[in-house]
Amino acid sequence: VGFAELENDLVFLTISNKYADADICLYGGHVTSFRPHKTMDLLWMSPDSMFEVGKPIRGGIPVCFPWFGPHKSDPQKPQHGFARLMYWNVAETATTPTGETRVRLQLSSSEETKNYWPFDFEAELDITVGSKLNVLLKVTNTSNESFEFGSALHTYFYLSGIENIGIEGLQGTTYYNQLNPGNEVQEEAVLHIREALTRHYLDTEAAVVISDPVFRRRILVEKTGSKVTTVWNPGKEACATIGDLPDDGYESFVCVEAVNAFNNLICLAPGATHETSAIIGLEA
Ligand code: TA6
Repeated sequence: VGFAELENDLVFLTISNKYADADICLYGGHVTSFRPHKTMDLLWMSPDSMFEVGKPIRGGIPVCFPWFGPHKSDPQKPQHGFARLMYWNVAETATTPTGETRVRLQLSSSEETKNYWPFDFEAELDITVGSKLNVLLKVTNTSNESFEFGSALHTYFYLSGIENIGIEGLQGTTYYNQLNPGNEVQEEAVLHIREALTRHYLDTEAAVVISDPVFRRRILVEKTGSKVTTVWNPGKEACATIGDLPDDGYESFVCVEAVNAFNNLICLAPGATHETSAIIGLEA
């Protein structure tokens, strides 16, 4: 594990082992690159991402906590919570017996987090870089009352072109359609994206495959501890309004996210821990 500094003093961990290369920014606890077998990145990073404290990084795996989407009562509070706007501490870096690299990052409640959310908590990101990337978010309630939270591992996947890909694994699943509010059921076996799309698939823990015949790969997206899978692509029009995305950025990524939100917020008693993970890799 090496350290690298990018613009604006942001520190990255650079990981290289026999399975893969990966980069993790300590600001946000944000994985920005994962290249299994030293090949093309599975993750997409916006070339216009700010890498600026106070702004979320655009691309990679944003960690959303302790809420997903806008704050439910205060629109001034940051979208998707504050975890992606904070520095995470390195608790441990280690090599597993089989040669994978494991990095544990921590974020604890502080005066700063209490400006946004009143509770004491400890959050840990346990990231394993092997032939797959496993990002595990562990949240412990260290306060003396119960709390409820939402979260997401909001992964941006790198595509040859949005029109080329198909997403498998969601057939028959009910989703909340954010762009045309209401619940619908996906009938198709393979989801093809031809326009802006924000779907929150409900009550599903299924693995999803992103097939990209032009890049000749199938990305397997697994998860645990999450019952909502969000699929997001802004489409051409909305993309042009998002400052840290190039106008044609929407063509190169899709987000497939392991979410806890809506009817699946997590309620934690004092001392209790919840774990959710996103596991991504190339299908064998
Ligand atoms: O997960 C989908 C979503 O909530 C979309 O509604 C869209 O806004 C996207 O995430 C990106 O959010 P961000 O705050 O990173 O611009």
